[in-house]
Amino acid sequence: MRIDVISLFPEFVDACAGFGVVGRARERGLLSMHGWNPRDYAEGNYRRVDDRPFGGGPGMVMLVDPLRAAIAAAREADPQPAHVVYLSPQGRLLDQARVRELAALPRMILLCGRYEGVDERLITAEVDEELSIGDYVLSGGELPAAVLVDAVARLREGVLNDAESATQDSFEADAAIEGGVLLDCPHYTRPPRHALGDVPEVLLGGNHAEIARWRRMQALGRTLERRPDLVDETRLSPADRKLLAGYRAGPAGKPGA
Ligand code: 4HQ
Repeated sequence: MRIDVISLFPEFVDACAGFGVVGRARERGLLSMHGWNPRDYAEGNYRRVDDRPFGGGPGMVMLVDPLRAAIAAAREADPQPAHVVYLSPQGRLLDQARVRELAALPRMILLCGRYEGVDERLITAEVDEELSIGDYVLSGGELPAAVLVDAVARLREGVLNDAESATQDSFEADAAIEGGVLLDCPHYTRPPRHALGDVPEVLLGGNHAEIARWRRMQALGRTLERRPDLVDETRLSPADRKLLAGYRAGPAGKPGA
């Protein structure tokens, strides 16, 4: 997958996506990233990329033309059609279902705004989709772009090793579950007994079917407790309902018990 980043600080996104799983994906040639700075496409001695908002008010707005030229240069650098995403709090909230769809694309252009954002006409003309990573205000779209790159890259074929993808696959997509994801179950490692508590017996026993059941029970229970918005309980399978009932009957099903 090819990702082009339009930003006044393209190295910022590049650095954020340079380590760990995503860095390795790039080393393996499974993901390439290219930065484009609208400043390089700005006119005049001052190379202006922003100006004051019509109608008054604080802050600055990014100019149409430098952004449009940077996007055009990015498009022309590769013949594959690019899906253009503008990262902003006005966008649809990103979730794992959308991440999965974006991960199937051959290329994306990520537009990162600074200041008060970009001129609306640029969005209308060039942007296919506006996405938000959450309901809070950041000072630029670079961190949201890095978040999107990370979430998408790890779903590309060959990026995760077998050991890494096991966690990914443990909770199957399900119509009852928003975006097809559950919260994770609790994890434990050595030592099995500790002053802060003991590892749940079931995990020490080596009965893999029972361990899988326990983990799903924990995942379902914790999701319903912490993020009831993610699961429509009425649409759960009979098996999942039973697990959820077991979790709620606790404390035997709870961690540390
Ligand atoms: N910003 N999710 C304002 C965000 C943001 C978010 C990016 C700050 C765009 C102009 N982007 N700029 N939250 O807060 O995506």
